[in-house]
This record gives sequence, C-alpha cells and structure tokens, in this order.
Amino acid sequence: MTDVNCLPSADDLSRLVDSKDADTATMDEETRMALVKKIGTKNASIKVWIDGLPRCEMSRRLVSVDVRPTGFCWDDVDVPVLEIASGAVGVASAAAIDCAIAALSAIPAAANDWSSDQVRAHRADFDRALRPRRESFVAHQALDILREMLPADGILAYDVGAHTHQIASQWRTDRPRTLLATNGWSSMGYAMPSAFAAKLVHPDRAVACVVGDGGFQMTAGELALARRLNLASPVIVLNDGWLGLMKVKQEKRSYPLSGVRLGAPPESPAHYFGVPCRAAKTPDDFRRAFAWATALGGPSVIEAFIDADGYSPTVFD
Ligand SMILES: Cc1ncc(C[n+]2csc(CCOP(=O)(O)OP(=O)(O)O)c2C)c(N)n1
Ligand SMILES: [Mg+2]
Repeated sequence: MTDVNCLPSADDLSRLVDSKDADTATMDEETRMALVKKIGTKNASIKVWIDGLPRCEMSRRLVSVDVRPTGFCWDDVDVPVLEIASGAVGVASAAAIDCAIAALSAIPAAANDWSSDQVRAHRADFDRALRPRRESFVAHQALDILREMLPADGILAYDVGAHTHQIASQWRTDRPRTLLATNGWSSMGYAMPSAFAAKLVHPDRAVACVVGDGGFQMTAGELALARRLNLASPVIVLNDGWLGLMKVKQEKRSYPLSGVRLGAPPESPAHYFGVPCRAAKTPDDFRRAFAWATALGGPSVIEAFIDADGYSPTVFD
C-alpha cells in the first residue's frame, strides 16, 4: 500500500496556492465546499484542490498525481495529470512518489497573503457550513456530542460512507494518531476491527467507532469478538436507512436513486450477539446512550437513527 505519510502536508500544499485573485463570490456553493474540503489523498493519488479557485481556473492550477488519469466530477475541467508508476496500479513505489513530490515542489511557491484573522474566519465559516440547521437528528449533531464526550486522547475509528466525509471534515483531533480511517482503498468494514484492535493495544484509553448501517450490516459479526474479549469500545451505528454516500453521488449527478435504499430501519434489538444495544433518536438520547456505553465496562452498540438528508448539503464526492 502506498505510504501516504511521505506525501507533503496540507500546509505544504496550501503554500502552492495563490488565492489573491480568487473569485469565490461568483462560485456556486457546491464547488466552493468541494474545494475547501479536499486537500488529501485518494486511490493512490494526490489531488490538490485549491481553495477559493474559480472553476474556469482549475485546469491552470490543479494537478493530479496518479498512477492513471482519474475522473473528476466536472467533465469540462481538463486537469493535467502527472502519471507515476504506470502499469503498476496500486503499487506505486516510494521512489516514484518521491519523484512526484520533487516535481510538485519545483512549482514555485505562490504568495499567500491571508492574515491569521482571515484563516480563523475561513475556518469558522467552514465549521458553520458543516452544520446546517435541521429539525431532524443528523450526523453532525451526534459527532459534536461524541467529540465533546470522548477524551482528548480517546481514539475514534470510522468506516466508509457519507459519514466518512462528514467526520474527516468535522472531527477535531487534539492528539496525533487518535483518528483511524482507511484512506485510499476505502473498504467498508474497516471501523469495527480497527477500533477493536486499538482497544487491544490501548486498553486504558477510550476507543469508539462509527459505522454506517450498510457497513454495520456487512460486519456485525465482529461484535461476537468484542463480546468474547469484552472490549469496552462502543460501536456507534449512524443508521440513516441508506447507502448514504451512494445516494449523495447519485443526487449530485441528477441520477434517479437506484439500489441505495436500505429500507426503513427496524427498531433496535436488545442486543447483538450478546452485546447490549441502545437506540438514540435525538441528540439528548445520544448523549445519554454514550454515557451509558462508557459506564458499561464492556462492548456496546448505539444505533443513532439519523436523517440521511442531513448529508446532502455537506458531502461531495
Ligand atoms: C466493501 C465495499 N463495498 C462497496 C463500497 C462502495 N461504497 C462506499 S460508501 C458506500 C455506502 C456506505 O453506506 P453506509 O455504511 O450506510 O454509510 P453511509 O454512507 O450511509 O454513511 C458504498 C456502497 C466500498 N467502499 N467498500
Ligand atoms: Mg447509511
């Protein structure tokens, strides 16, 4: 697997950005949010999304580093591709990545005249945009409560889906190595085994995991292991009744929704494989359920029944 740790940091990449003549005012919200969100890696590629960049400028200022040309959401944007290790998809060598980084580093650094006040204001705007007001119970509310209740050195492992995007943007990490995700390959089913392994390695630290209802259906059997080893690591199922990320993708492309509805979630059972379970249908329920799970001293499941529509304004892929 590609070692993403050798990639330049988000700060380094940001230094490549010249936002002076950026025309964010004329940019539609969707494009702006997507740009703000993504300085990261996916599928052995580095995509440098430039904050504040008008769509017409993308071809000039974006570069994709990959083992093959990748698709962008915007078909009319022709993004230059720096290919590495062609023919060896998924096993790009460290040397090839070093080469790509050297090429990126050779791009002259552009001046960035953002003041720290502007950066702070931008972050505040971003945080607000991630938390649109809704009457129903939505993922960002559960995540804020979880962040508040999990200690700074607590570890959160999360799965793959719409919730991944929300967590990756919203979660505040106070300590290194406290947020575990599968980035790049992004296989559903990662969260529970990852959390249980973290609990085995750090039995004295709080460990929790977040998984979607689709991912939970794939890996619920892992709970038998948590029961057998008595792993006190609450499993939080964000139960929205959908393969939420697939739903968002289809919506964004104006496709009819197909094959993405999991059905109205049934009421929570008392336990899964002997692991006690509680439902949470409101933020207050969720707060009480997490306190209950923390006090148990053994494994638990919290099924948070959230509104899938909460993801539509905040998740782009
Ligand atoms: C093993 C596997 N199968 C399919 C996918 C494609 N995929 C990514 S997210 C997703 C839906 C996840 O649904 P859910 O677990 O309910 O999470 P939500 O999106 O609702 O937060 C799918 C099918 C994948 N990443 N991994
Ligand atoms: Mg779901």
